[in-house]
Amino acid sequence: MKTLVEFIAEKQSEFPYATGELTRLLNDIGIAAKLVNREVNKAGLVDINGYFGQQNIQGEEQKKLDVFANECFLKAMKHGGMVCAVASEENDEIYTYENAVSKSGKYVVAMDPLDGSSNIEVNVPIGTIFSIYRRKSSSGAGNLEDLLQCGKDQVAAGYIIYGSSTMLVYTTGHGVNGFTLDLSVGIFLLSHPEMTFPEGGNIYSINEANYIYFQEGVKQYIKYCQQDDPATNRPYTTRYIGSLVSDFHRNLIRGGIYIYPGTFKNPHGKLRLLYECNPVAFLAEQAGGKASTGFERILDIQPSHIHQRVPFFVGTKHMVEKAEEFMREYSPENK
Ligand code: AHM
Ligand code: MG
Repeated sequence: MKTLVEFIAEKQSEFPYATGELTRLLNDIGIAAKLVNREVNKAGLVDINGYFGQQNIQGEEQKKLDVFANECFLKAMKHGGMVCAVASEENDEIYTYENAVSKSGKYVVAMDPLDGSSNIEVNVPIGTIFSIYRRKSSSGAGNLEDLLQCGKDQVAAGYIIYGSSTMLVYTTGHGVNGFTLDLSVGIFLLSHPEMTFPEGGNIYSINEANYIYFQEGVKQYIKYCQQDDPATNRPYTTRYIGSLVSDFHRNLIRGGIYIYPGTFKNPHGKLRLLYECNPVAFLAEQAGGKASTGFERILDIQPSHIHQRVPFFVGTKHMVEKAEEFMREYSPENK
């Protein structure tokens, strides 16, 4: 079976400017993923060893898992020296590497080191999301402008899902491939080559508890999902874990739409453009799906700050398009 390292090396030639650096960077991300996976799997032992964020029985401070994951990915990327700056959900400002090798690194990364981390204690899958760009500045420490790039300029993106098995799914703009961690040997093996959304799709994933705050277009789309129409596979079925990586991963394999819309309380929704929506949107498009705000393509948005939030509709293409129809039809501007 093909390993992640072999696969990435083979694909290197697909880059016009390939020098092996992106290959190295993706491999470093794979290494950090294994370390985080080890800690995530230990999370069930918190009752025995002490809660994360508290002292364990040896009196040592247990790092919170999201803090651990952040440090782990930051360190792994420093090790290779390919990355000059990182925007992370865990850091208010961009993180720049001060060592000489990293300062000459060609790439910047936006990441959510442990998305859905509030789900750890209930044993629900969580994930890491990453997005890679070529830097814009020519040298020195990376800067904000390097990170505030449009999603369509990503050179690679992916996620790691720490679930019943641990998978790394990524794209470099040539389709989407998924690798499963074989724990017995500690190697990611190609298990899901050329992933695409299936034709049909009947899952909709949305936190309906926010229903009263939704815009009319979202409410009408939900109503549409619930109508009886066997010809279009309706009523659809609801699946919502509340962990973006897990919800997206399931919908990618089974066919479905994930929505985190803007609400009257939070018009920009909850999810962050740089390290949640853009990488997932890139994967979705590469898998034949679609990602939008309900009105415009996610990957076309010019970000203005690193923790910017956007409404997010992602998944099977025809389902996202249908949701967009409702958003347009019931848009306040049409009244
Ligand atoms: P987080 O980055 O604070 O973990 O929040 C992101 C998560 C997503 O994984 C998930 O889809 C969403 O928040 C769930 O939000 P809600 O609990 O409002 O439904
Ligand atoms: Mg998150």
